[in-house]
Order: sequence, then C-alpha cells, then structure tokens
Amino acid sequence: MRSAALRNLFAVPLAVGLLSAGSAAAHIAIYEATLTGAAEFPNPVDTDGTGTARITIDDHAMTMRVEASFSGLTGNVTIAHIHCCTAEPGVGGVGVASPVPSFPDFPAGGTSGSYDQTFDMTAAASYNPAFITASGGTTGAAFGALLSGIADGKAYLNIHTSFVGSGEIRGFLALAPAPVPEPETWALCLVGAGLVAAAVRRSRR
Ligand SMILES: [Cu+2]
Repeated sequence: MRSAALRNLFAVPLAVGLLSAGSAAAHIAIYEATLTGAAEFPNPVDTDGTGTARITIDDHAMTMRVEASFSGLTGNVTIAHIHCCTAEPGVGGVGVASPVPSFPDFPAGGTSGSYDQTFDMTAAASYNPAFITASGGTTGAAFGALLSGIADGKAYLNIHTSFVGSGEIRGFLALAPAPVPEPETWALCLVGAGLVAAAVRRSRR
C-alpha cells in the first residue's frame, strides 16, 4: 500500500510536468519550403534563382510568421505571397490566400533579398479578401482553412518576377523536422524520473 501511494505521489507531478511541457510546444507549428524554378506551374522555369521559406504558426496567439530569403533570380521581384489550397498536395496552382497583391513590405525590384514579418491572423488584412469569402466569410474560418491547407501540403509560397510574371520560383510548404526538446524540458524529465526512482527505492526498504 505504502509503496503504491509513494509512487503515485511522485508520478502525478511528473506526468503533469511532461504534459505541460508537451502542450507548450504543441501549438507552434513550423513549415518550410525550398523555392525553385523547377517547381513552377504549369511550366517549370529555367532559372538559377533559389530561395527558402519558413512559416511559423501559433494557433494560441493566432499569428503567422513568414520568413523568406531568395537570391540569383533572373528577373526583379514584383510580388510574393502564399497560394492555397491546391486540389492535390504538392502539385497544381490555385489562388492567393495571403495579402494581395503581395506581402506587405516584401522586397521588390531586386534579384535577392529576405523577409520576416509576423501577421495577426485575426485581422482581415492578413488575407486575400477572396480567400476569406471562399472560406466562409470570417477570419476564423479563413485561418482554419489556411492551417489545414498548409498541413496537408496544399499551400505554396510563390515569388513572381519581371522574368516570369506567373512566378519564377516557388515551393510547397511541408512540416519542418521536429526540433530537439528544450534543455529545461529534459531537465524536468530527469528530475521527475529521479524522484520516482528514489520514492520506489525508499518504499522497498
Ligand atoms: Cu502568386
């Protein structure tokens, strides 16, 4: 009896600690894309231009951070945005979900650059108005549709240039590799496991 009680005493805070550590990370999702001319639709583009994109979604704070960098483009950048949601993952073309004609302050007029902006996804200005309408008319529905589309591999970031008006480089977003747990999370696990082991040892004496 005593040993079970002791084990429960320490097992509960351990479980709570692990759960809270897990949920703290669970509402952040990071998606990445490599942007290439070969990925353009309907015709691949022959270009030396390349780029990367990272989208960080926080569904508690209701924000979407857009980071992008690109270089070596043949034409000068005109506009860039996220298109969503294609009928099939990873292929085809579809309308724009993010602000039109372009992300606010996206660097235009050059062949290289970088971008980093966080959007309040409760604000209508963070979407193409047509995407809100098509999603059901509210920013909440639009955010849900965009999240589903990105998670399903049906959203791509496209950079349009003076060389190819329909887009010189693009890439479909995919879930980024899982990050290594924070050191403090591991420390919490080790402390918790140590307490349980000590309690079990004590109860067996
Ligand atoms: Cu576009």
